[in-house]
Amino acid sequence: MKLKRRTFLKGAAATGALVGLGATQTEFPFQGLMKVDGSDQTTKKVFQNACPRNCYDTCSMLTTVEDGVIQFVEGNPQNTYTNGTICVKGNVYPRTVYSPDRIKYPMRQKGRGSGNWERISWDEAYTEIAENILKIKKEYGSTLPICLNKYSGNFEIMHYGIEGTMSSIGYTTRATGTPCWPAGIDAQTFDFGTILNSDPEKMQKSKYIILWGVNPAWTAVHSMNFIEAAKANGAKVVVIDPILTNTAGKAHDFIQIKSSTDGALALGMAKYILDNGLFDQQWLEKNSKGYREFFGYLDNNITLEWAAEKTGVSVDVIENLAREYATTKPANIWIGYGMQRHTNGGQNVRAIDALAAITGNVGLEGGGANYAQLDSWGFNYHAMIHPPPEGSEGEANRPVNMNNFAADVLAAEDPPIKMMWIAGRNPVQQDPETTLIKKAFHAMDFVVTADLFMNKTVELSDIVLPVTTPFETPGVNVSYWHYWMTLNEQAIKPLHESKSDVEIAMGLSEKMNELEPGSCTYPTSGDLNEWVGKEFNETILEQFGMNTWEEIKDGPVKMKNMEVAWKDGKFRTPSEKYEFYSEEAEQFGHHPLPVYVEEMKSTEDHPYRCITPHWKLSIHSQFQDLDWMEAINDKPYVEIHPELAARHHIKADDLVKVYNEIGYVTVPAKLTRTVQVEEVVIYETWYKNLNYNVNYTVKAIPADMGEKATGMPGIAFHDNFVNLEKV
Ligand SMILES: Nc1nc2c(c(=O)[nH]1)N[C@H]1C(S)=C(S)[C@@H](COP(=O)(O)OP(=O)(O)OC[C@H]3O[C@@H](n4cnc5c(=O)[nH]c(N)nc54)[C@H](O)[C@@H]3O)O[C@H]1N2
Ligand SMILES: Nc1nc2c(c(=O)[nH]1)N[C@H]1C(S)=C(S)[C@@H](COP(=O)(O)OP(=O)(O)OC[C@H]3O[C@@H](n4cnc5c(=O)[nH]c(N)nc54)[C@H](O)[C@@H]3O)O[C@H]1N2
Ligand SMILES: [Mo]
Repeated sequence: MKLKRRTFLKGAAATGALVGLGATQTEFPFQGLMKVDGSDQTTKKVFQNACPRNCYDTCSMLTTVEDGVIQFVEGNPQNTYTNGTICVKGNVYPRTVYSPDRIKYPMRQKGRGSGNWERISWDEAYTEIAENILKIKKEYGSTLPICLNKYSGNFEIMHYGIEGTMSSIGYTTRATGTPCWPAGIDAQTFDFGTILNSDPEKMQKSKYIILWGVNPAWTAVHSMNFIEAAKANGAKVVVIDPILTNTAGKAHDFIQIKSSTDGALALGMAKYILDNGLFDQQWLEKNSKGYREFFGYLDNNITLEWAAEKTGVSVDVIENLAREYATTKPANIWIGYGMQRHTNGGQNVRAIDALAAITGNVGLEGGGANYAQLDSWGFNYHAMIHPPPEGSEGEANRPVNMNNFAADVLAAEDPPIKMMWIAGRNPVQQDPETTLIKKAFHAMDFVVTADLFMNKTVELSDIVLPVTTPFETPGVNVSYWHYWMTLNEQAIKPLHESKSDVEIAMGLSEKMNELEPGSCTYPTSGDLNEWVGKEFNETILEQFGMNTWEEIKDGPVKMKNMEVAWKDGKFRTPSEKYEFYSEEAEQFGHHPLPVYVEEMKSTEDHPYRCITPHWKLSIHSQFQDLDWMEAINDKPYVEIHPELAARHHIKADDLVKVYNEIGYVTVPAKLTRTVQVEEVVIYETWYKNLNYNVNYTVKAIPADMGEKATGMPGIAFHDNFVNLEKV
């Protein structure tokens, strides 16, 4: 036992053990290590896993299992991006798996929101769900009153089987779009033809790195290794952010910009580059469309004084940044998702892209305007693609805006929405306008949520279905940032009565076909390991240099030839050039050029911008709710500049009501000069024992772009204005 305990302590499991979390300690997997006969013999095996969370890093992990119990999880060194380490969240994975708070079996709630849950069998759960679906179908003649809201709880490829569950019962209503990154996707699509970033490992080749509205020290920790390597090679690193982030703390220069004014900074820089002849005429002539029009716009409309006034960054600093950026090659810009969550976010991304293009940094190793990629995602989506049952009413699913979900659900007519299926999604915590979201849930006849933990969305459901963790079900993962693919092996048996989302679809299909033959097309059985293989096709095998899909069992593989995005100069725009002038942008109602679009301003009643970026100890509503995370950090803060705090007589740790016309949140104050005087910061996440949710104050304001690539505009999470009151 002593020996085993030492092994166990290697992982972050140690955190919990060392801080001694009292009662919950009995739930630790130590027991599994004690052999009944007292001997020291255990079976030990290491499995390959992939972290499937919505995160740049999508890590390749190795999971050590003894006697069927996970001992620890570590980074897989075969993946040179993960490079043998994982983040704090990954390290606490054993606690996610063995948490006493996991939902253990299907349950029915008597009275939505009452907390009066009763255990039911899977058969009862399937029966009740199937009966509700069939009832709706009978009453409305279609399955459109059933609405799916799924997003980013688990991005493993087979989890697209959640969409498949709905497709297999007929045409349904779908929460469409993404709250995450769509404005930037459209912007890059107008400019380049799609999103495509260079292999982030190549950042170490850069001589100049601008981290623009991105906080990788928290949100993409492994990328920091390549940034540090570049620094060691003499590169300069500049961070542009409204907050002095941990990332900024590691940079040479930090430029504190007023939120939502990045376009003005980029255009000011472009003007300086133009005036001083620092642009790459040859590159522009050969590769681009509309640069003369863009230069004309700069000449006629942009001055450095204007840019300084807009951004709060002095003319000197803008000039220096522009000169350094344009004259130090290769220069890399990493455009983050945080900076595009604004009403002009897409347009600001276009202005930054233009900087990379005019300086000839596009297509250069160590250069580029890097945002994201989806080129490595060409799977079959076998688990997802299922035809509707024969004779299904209608022709297509009905979209509702994921970013205006509550209002759209409540407004839906002909037919109205009566049932919701929520999986891999926590809208009550993660969506804006929480009060309205709750109203939409209460307006339903029937809500089913499949999740791991009893969160705020589960609380408003009628039936909850327990799902597996990635360690309990097989799959395959890729990232939207790096180019590695990782097999996710089943390392342990599913705990309690949990099932994967695909198994749930199979079970439901069986029940539906029992009650009404032909009512569901989802396969009723299947070997999930074989299903992993069904996700592969010739193209993806070729991209990753594999002969057969089974080669992934030998370890993570990396997509070929992705070192430098756009090095072939073949852009995917209509003109096949880089488009400063985009007719497609115009068709979607934007100016064809990357012009400045005015940012949203505060109001007299709500004078402070409140930005709500991503928290270091969570991925949205995951991880921070674990007791081991609570041991490190147990509460949120509103971060306020001391000058602003003094204006409101707020002292450190005072409780502050942060409010606007749609809601409020009460949180203790952290006084810090890392934030600007007129902007407060509250990180978004979920604490299981606190009634805390910043989205009570966040309005569903659309970002400017997103519709082309994702069907719906993005959301301007950071154009949120509030007032403060000491309570
Ligand atoms: N630890 C952790 N990692 C995560 C996540 C998480 O929740 N926690 N979430 C994952 C997901 S889904 C995503 S989308 C990514 C997001 O990761 P990032 O791309 O890093 O995005 P955010 O953390 O939302 O915001 C990054 C920075 O943008 C800044 N910002 C906000 N508005 C502006 C602006 O107008 N201009 C500029 N220049 N900066 C601005 C914020 O202050 C913040 O420091 O991270 C992923 N990784
Ligand atoms: N104020 C504010 N709000 C934001 C943001 C912000 O910056 N500010 N960022 C937005 C962004 S970028 C994003 S991406 C969204 C993310 O919002 P969501 O997509 O809702 O993200 P998560 O909270 O990570 O995951 C949702 C749920 O999935 C569950 N889950 C995990 N694995 C599985 C599984 O295998 N099956 C099933 N059925 N469930 C599973 C988790 O337990 C969790 O409850 O939040 C957005 N919300
Ligand atoms: Mo996101």
